[in-house]
Amino acid sequence: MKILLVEDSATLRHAMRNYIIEAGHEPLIARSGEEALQLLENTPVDMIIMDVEMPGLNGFETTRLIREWLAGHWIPIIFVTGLNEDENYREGIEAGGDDYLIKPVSFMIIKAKIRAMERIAEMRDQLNQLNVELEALSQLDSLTQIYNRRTFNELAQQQWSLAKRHQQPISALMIDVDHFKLFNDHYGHPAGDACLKKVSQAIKSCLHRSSDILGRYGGEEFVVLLPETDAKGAMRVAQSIGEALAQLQIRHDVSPTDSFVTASIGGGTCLRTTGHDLEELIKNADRALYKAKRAGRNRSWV
Ligand code: GH3
Ligand code: MG
Ligand code: MG
Ligand code: MG
Ligand code: MG
Repeated sequence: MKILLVEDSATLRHAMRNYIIEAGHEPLIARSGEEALQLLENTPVDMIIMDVEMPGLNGFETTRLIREWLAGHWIPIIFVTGLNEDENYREGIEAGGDDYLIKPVSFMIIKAKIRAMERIAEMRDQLNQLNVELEALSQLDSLTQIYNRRTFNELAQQQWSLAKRHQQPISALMIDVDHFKLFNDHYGHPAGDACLKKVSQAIKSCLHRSSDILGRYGGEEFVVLLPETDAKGAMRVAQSIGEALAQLQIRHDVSPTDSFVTASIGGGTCLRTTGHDLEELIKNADRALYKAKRAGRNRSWV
């Protein structure tokens, strides 16, 4: 581990530095709180051993700043100090310290405390890793709670196989919110997120068969698969989606297209799946979407 030692006394710095090396870790040295903050800006560290009484920022103040700055990422911070009043101890922990040792501290104690903190840091890493995996395992897009792109592809592939076996037509719609970058720029990203949630629900409300599949394909782009649906049927669904979005009446004052949020929709249909594949269907819908955009947006192109 990289352990940052913050200590203004040269003698103690030297002794503690040797302890850290002897314990099998790599020491990084700061002679003041200011120096520690500066170093942390460019160098990730795994743990901090912090003196309290220092000229300039003291250890408590430095720790508060580090916690504020690294909010969301916990690094163990151990105070090593001559201040031995209960009140000092309380302040240190309140400031964000994880342990509080009184000088002089023996090598054995330092080594053991480093080990204890290392164990907790390992648990933190495992939790972070688990979060990453959970996200990947999740079938739903976390913002809109509709299928993410990966799940959409899996389910769509199943429907494609069914269509093939039963020689049924199948259609896809690509839906892209118009001038959404401008919406974000004008109303802010959180408003953009709220808008995407409403849009996804509005699209969902237009799908009536349990075999219809809705997914978030990308940022402000949605995809619908409509099994057993021909071009005429797909057009009907596209129109009802356009109407549902209009009914939301989400203001979009900077859109060159309309004063409310609109979307462009491209449709693709495959009447006989033999000799074709799902990617081709999606690509056709995407091409039609492009045409809808070119033709002036806020329209369907099937
Ligand atoms: P067009 O009518 O041609 O589709 O224009 P557009 O601005 O909608 O298209 P563009 O692809 O240039 O911009 C898409 C914008 O969507 C940019 C991006 O910041 C925004 N966006 C993508 N995902 C999200 C999201 O999850 N939340 C928010 N708030 N915005 C998003
Ligand atoms: Mg000191
Ligand atoms: Mg785009
Ligand atoms: Mg768009
Ligand atoms: Mg887009």
